[in-house]
Amino acid sequence: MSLDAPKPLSVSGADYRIGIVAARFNSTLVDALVDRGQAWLVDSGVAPAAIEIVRVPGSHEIPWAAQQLAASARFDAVIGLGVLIAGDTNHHEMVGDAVAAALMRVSLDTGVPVINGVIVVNTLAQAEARATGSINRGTEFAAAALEMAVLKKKLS
Ligand code: DLZ
Repeated sequence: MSLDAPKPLSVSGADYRIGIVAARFNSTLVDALVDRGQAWLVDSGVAPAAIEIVRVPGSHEIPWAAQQLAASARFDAVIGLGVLIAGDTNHHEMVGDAVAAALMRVSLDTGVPVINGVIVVNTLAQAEARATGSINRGTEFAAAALEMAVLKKKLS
């Protein structure tokens, strides 16, 4: 089955500021999400200086930092990036569910779009396919952030 990711909108990012919160856990994979997302934003016209990257220990800490960035009124959209990989328990699913709910709450409470870029997978291979391989979620998350930043400006 092939999943149909949205085609990125063709918009100029020149007027937009994007905050990125990235976990340090599974850092090689998260750094790939950051690099791909950042490159796509810059290619789309976002000024490198208009992208701020904040690091947190693990995915569990992403919502707090995302809230700080969103509440600062300095960003048009915020992206949370992390990689949760299954161990011997379902801890990764619990953290993934909690982070997703918290990021949604931050987004609705602050009015700043917050993109859930936390990948929740069962195997390292699945994580690699999405972070460093052909599925390229890093670009998808960045494209979602810019699209929502444009929409926020239009609707508010
Ligand atoms: C503890 C933990 C574990 C076991 N696995 C991951 C993971 O796969 N991905 C991730 O981003 N973070 C993990 N963490 C760390 C937690 O997210 C968090 O940083 C700690 O529980 C401290 O609150």
